[in-house]
Amino acid sequence: MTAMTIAGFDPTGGAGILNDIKTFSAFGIYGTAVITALTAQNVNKVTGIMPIDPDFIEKQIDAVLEQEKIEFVKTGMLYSEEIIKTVSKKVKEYNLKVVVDPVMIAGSGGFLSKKDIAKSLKKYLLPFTTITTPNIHEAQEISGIKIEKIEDSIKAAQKIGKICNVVITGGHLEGTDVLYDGSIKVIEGELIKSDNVHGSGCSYSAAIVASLVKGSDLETAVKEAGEFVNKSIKYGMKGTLNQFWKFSDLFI
Ligand code: PXL
Repeated sequence: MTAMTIAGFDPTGGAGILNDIKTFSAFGIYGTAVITALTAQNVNKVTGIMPIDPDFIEKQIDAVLEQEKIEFVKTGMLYSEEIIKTVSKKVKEYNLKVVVDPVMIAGSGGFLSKKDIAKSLKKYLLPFTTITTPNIHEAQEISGIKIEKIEDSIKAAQKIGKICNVVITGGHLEGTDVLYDGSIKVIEGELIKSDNVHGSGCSYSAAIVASLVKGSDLETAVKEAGEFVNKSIKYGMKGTLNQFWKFSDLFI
């Protein structure tokens, strides 16, 4: 069973494609990774971004998919409208089922995308998306609705739900996620107080893909991903997640 991530590179290994590959592995899924941008960063700050030429991103996707058929893909940091357009073209060409993490800003506060990325995502990628996984800040940008409480999150999910399925993650709303997959489902979660959260959004969308690859329906995949990320935060270290809690005696 194989999945693909199309996302940025974080040299700490905490977020981006390295995180995604660790998450796929923890689920027993073989991971392939197409790089959209190199970043220089750590858990405290982003000091540089080098986007990859869209033609080269296309080449990477073609190279992998020529070798093996892949059904489920996640996208992370896409950075620019040009890259979003390229990924959208490939999603349509290969009929990919795509989980879109609409990455805008790193947990450290550094920008990981150009301005107006929400507009480009809405126009070119979300209409072809299986589910998108915004946090509250990203959901506000996409929906134009200010989110302060769970009712706002529900309104935003209903609005984004007109374009594609969505789960608004509740890291900022006491851990409660709001899923729209044709109807609203409020998923109560546990909010774990921890500094080891760098990459949690990346891991969440990768875990949804992994669960879908294994045959889960969307609601099950979302719940399984939420539980997986919570445990990965609980056993986290160095400011980031530890996806290998199943083997935690090896790592702690
Ligand atoms: O979690 C957002 C994110 C996505 N992609 C890359 C990142 C980060 C956060 O730091 O570095 C490459």
